Amino acid sequence: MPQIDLILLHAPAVYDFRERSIMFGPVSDMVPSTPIFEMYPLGLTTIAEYLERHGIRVRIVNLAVLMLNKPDFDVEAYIRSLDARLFGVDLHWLPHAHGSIEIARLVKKCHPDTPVIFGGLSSTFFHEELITYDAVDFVLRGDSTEEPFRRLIEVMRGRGSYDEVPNLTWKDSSGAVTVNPLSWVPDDMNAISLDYSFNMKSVIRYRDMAGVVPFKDWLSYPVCASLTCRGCTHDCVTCGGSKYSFREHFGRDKVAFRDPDLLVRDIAHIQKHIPGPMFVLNDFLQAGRDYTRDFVKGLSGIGMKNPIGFEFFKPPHEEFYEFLNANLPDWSVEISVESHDDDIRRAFGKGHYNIDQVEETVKAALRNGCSRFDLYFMSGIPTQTADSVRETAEYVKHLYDAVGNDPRLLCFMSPMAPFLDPGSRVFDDPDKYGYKLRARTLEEHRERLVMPSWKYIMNYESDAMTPDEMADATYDAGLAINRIKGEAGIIDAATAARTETRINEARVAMNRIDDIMQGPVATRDTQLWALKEEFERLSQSTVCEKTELNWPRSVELKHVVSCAKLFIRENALNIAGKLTGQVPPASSDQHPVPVAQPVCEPTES
Ligand code: B12
Ligand code: SF4
Repeated sequence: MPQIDLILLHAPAVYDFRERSIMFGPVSDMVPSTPIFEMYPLGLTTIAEYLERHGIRVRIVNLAVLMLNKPDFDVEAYIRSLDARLFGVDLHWLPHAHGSIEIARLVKKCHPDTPVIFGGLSSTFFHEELITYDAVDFVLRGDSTEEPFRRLIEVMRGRGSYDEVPNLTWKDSSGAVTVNPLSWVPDDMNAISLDYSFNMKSVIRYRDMAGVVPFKDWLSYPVCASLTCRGCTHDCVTCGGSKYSFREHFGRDKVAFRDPDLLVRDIAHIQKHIPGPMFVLNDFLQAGRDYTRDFVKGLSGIGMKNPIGFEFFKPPHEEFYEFLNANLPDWSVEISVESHDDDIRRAFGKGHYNIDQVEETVKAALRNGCSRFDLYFMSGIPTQTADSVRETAEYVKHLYDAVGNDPRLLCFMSPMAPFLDPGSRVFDDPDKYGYKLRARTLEEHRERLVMPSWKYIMNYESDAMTPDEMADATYDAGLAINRIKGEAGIIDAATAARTETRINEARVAMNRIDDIMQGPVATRDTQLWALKEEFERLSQSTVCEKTELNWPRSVELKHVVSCAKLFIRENALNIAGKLTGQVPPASSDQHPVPVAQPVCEPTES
């Protein structure tokens, strides 16, 4: 019997990216990952911690990072060397459609008798198609799979039956598919723990650092995230995590918040071990005034020292920033406003504020001690024309003038790419929003992912601009914003010059791909292959440098001491565990082991 119950594998977006020549472009410019999206979902950590707490041995392996770090890393041999009762593969973000299935196929090839389970938002949306792949035995649907996962493993251990596991889509030995009700949709996010010490304990247990880091450069930029909720109160039409998508596809009518005290506890715990900035994902203002007060006061109470950044879904007022500043020494803000044009933002579903309020909020934050304000714009949204994308750059110039070129303001523009989200309003009803879908099924998306450039990979076309126009306008706006930032001294001259060269080279490369695609089919692969290195260099960071996204960090002695303590304690426990046959669980210290069953009972969907 394997020693590990479950191994969770994170695949690269495109499995054989090392053997293909693809100009992924600026698709991952706004996130810490490279274009193969090596960052795994936070949910892998919450699943692993929860299951360990319940006596189930779990390991996370970030195959994407292992493949990125070592060009000759033999994935098949590595997978063959693993042994578990069950393998899990995340297909949370649709860009992993290619890699996740190919990794599942390799698992089946190496371990034909071991079941493979999929999960994540995209797996939930495509569960019926996903289960038809030979390599997939189970799909666990929904945004909260920790407890259903525990029940599934109990069934695999011989207690209960598969049709009792909530949210499970499964195949029996004859291949017959059953879709159990999507009934596990907890009202809050309190039964789980987002605790990075799980990852640290795992590093010690398996002597595997690269396999568990959240993304490639995490060790040099150890940013940590905490999540305030699952679901969203907003309804942006292209978002696959909107109120509409959660209701229609993920069985959620109401946002599940994490209790502010627990959230503060998560952050206190991270701050003890990790020096990086903390990023609080999903706007906590959605939870109301009392929550806001308790959370911010709670952070103040733990003596928050790490830089902390908040994502807001609409522009907060001055009093709120005053309150933040009175309680936190180093805080930053991030807002995605998508367009400078109020009509376009309204068509996107963010009509609840206007651009004057955006300017006001930026000024108010900067006046009140905000360390950094990141403002994001996007191309490809409903009704947006190529001219409008370029005009956004003019607006950015206006904004920098309005704040006296304050270097704490960082503006970015990126395309809605590679995909329009499955399960969004636009995906479900493209005609209504002026879109044509180039791919609908999972298999069609897999095929698109291996096309030669991001313009071909995109799963949509907007009536308001063609993909060619969109790519051109995005590069134009990227160039203009980069110049504005360079001239205003927001970024240094060398960075601005490098980015300008890269964007110009990226455009030339895109044109060359078009020429190759119009030429004879027989020579396409050879011609594209000759450009591989160039494509990789130009896709790492196109419209800005990755480091522009980085918030500051500071390593203090206390981080080194607490990591050393954890290292010594875990090593001792592991050695003792090996001798006695009782290896300790890598669960959060914040929870007693084992905990009582969660209070949430299944409800019919
Ligand atoms: C936070 C967030 C992020 C964070 C992610 C942090 C992280 N490491 O998870 C950041 C900002 C980095 C991010 C990046 C991206 N994101 Co995002 N993100 C979100 C957001 C706002 C919340 C996600 C959330 O609440 N997760 C909580 C729950 C749902 O997920 P979870 O806890 O991680 O995992 C649970 C389940 O999903 C499931 N599960 C997950 N994996 C597995 C695996 C198995 C085997 C099983 C059984 C279950 C399972 O069980 C978990 C535990 O219960 C959503 C919008 C929304 N309102 O949902 C968009 C969203 C998920 N992101 C989206 C996208 C497109 C992206 C990007 C691809 C954008 C881009 N082009 O750069 C990147 C990909 C990043 C990468 N891999 O490198 C889309 C996804 C649409 C789709 N179906 O593909 C969403 C829906 C909306 C959007 N457009 O932003 N994102
Ligand atoms: S884009 Fe952000 S605010 Fe809008 S629905 Fe999606 S998660 Fe919510």
